[in-house]
Amino acid sequence: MDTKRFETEVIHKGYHALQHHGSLSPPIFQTSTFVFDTAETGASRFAGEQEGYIYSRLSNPTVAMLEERIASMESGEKGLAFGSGMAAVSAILLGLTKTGDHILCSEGVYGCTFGLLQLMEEKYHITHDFHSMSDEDSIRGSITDHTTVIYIESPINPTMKLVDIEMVARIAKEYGIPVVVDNTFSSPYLQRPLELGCDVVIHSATKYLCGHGDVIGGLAVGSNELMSHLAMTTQKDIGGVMSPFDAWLLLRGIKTLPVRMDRHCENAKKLSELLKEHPAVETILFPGDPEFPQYELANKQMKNAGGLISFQIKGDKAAAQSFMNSLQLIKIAVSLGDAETLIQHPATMTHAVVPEESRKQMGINDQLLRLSIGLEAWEDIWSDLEQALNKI
Ligand code: 3LM
Repeated sequence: MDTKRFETEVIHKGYHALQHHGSLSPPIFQTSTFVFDTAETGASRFAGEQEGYIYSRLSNPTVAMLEERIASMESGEKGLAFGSGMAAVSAILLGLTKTGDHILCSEGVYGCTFGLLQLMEEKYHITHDFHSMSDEDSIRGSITDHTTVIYIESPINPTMKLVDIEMVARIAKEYGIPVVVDNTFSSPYLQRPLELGCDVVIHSATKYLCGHGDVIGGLAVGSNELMSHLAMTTQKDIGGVMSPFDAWLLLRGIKTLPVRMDRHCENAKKLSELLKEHPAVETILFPGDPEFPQYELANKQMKNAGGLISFQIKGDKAAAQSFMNSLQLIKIAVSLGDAETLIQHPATMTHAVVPEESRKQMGINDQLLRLSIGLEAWEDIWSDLEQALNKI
């Protein structure tokens, strides 16, 4: 089948690959292993001489369908599915580095990614630096002879700062360094880093791709060569793979990604305008705000600003917590991209593992809150926010 538009591919891509007996919904191949006709068949599959499934840690038809779909959505050659976003991040970073290497990172990263980078430094002497990546010369000056990966989030969790993905990819190419982008906050509907010249894109599929808060999963997409290598090494041997049922739930959730994202974005835009005007709000951090420092960059590389709004309330940590406790409709929970509007306090939740000094450098203080705007009527989300803000 030739390539169709994004909204069509999210529904159909990969479906043809299955023996599905006409079932519209793809079968869940809930099996650990696959039976070989003969000993020779088994031997030739292990030797890579014959196509076919062997064992579900290596590959599974339901999971393979999801991998084909995400590859198409991210305009890449090959997708890999993992048991969590962190399983994807760790398999990619460990697969691209060895002792003595250096990773150049965006100014902030998700808390557990920060934890992984620390662990890699302490245990394997793979160092890293955080960098604003705001100008070309400074990026060039921070690339060392040992830099083997550039790792970026854009927007960065939870400060919403952006990285000019095309610029970073262009510089990295001069040095032959692969660029890995965690695209969780945008989803491939809003931003496609491989089209901007990057090498690997990662998702916590737990978030917008799933959309319903019922799966922990990770996905990664890149070239056939690189992803096949990672499939046979850090994916297979560390073994953080996705279950067929989770792949099925993700295939289902992904079908509605474009319509859900449009609603998340519309709601977030409306609510950002209202939040910004409220006297209890000090600042909002939202790429769709015309006063956002990187508003132009957001327009350049994202189709829309997304559904996440971070904001600082006037007051201290106690004020932030009491505001959260006053909310009635909005749920206090980490994670994002679900139908329900969620709020979390990064300093004590998603980024609690980051030492205070580093948190400050990333721009995370005790007044900062992160809202993942859901699919409810924006008027109801606003009523809840307003009544709680009015109590500050
Ligand atoms: C969160 N984030 O609430 P999983 N990359 C990014 C992420 O935001 C996340 C991951 C990777 C949140 C999770 S905090 C305990 C809850 C940009 C997760 C990791 O392994 O699927 O959770 O993805 O910001």
